[in-house]
Amino acid sequence: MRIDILTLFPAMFEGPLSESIIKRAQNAGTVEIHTHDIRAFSTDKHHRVDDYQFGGGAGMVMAIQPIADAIEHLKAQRHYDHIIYVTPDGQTLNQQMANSLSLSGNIIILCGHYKGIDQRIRDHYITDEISIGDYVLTGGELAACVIVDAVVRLIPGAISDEESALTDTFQDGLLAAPIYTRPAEYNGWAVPDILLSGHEANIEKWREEQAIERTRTLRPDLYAKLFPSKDKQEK
Ligand code: 6GU
Repeated sequence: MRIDILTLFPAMFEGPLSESIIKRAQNAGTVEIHTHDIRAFSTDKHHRVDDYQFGGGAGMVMAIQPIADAIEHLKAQRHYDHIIYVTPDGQTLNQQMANSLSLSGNIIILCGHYKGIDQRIRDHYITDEISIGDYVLTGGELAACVIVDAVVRLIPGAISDEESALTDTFQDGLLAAPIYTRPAEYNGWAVPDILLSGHEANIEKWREEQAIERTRTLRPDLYAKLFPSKDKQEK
């Protein structure tokens, strides 16, 4: 998989994408991540990338030329399965979307700033618009980091069996069961007996019950999606 990120602030990606699993995935050749400075594509003599809104209104808009040229430059070199614009008015990212994006070949992620980008970019180039939640960030860079992290760790080979993505919270629509490690007692706080019993089937059953109960109490919205009939009976 190859991810090309178009941004006005390439340095914002240096830390988040050069640690832990994402770093290892790049070193192993599982994913290539390239950042590109949109400003470098500006044909304006002062390298301007923003302009006033037609029709008036507060806030600058990212102009069409530098972004269009950056996207054309990339598209001339390879095919892209997704050209994503990260924006608070996009579809909210969830595990299903991350799973689906992790099956891509090449993707472009475009980060916006100021008031946003010229609508014609969205109309003519963008295939997916993604938000990471209902709040406003300064720009799309942090959101793009979140998307890249959620997607890259799902690419086959990015994480080991021990780190298994299959038992993640949300992977089956449920929150994960509580987890413990040694010591079995700390400060008088004991690990549930069942986990020390060595009885695999009972442990599996306990984990499933815990996952369901945690989801019911902590995320009733998810629970209602999984068990719509039970939800009705309780009301
Ligand atoms: Cl993708 N961008 C910005 N600027 N703010 C956000 C967001 C994206 N997702 C949630 N808030």
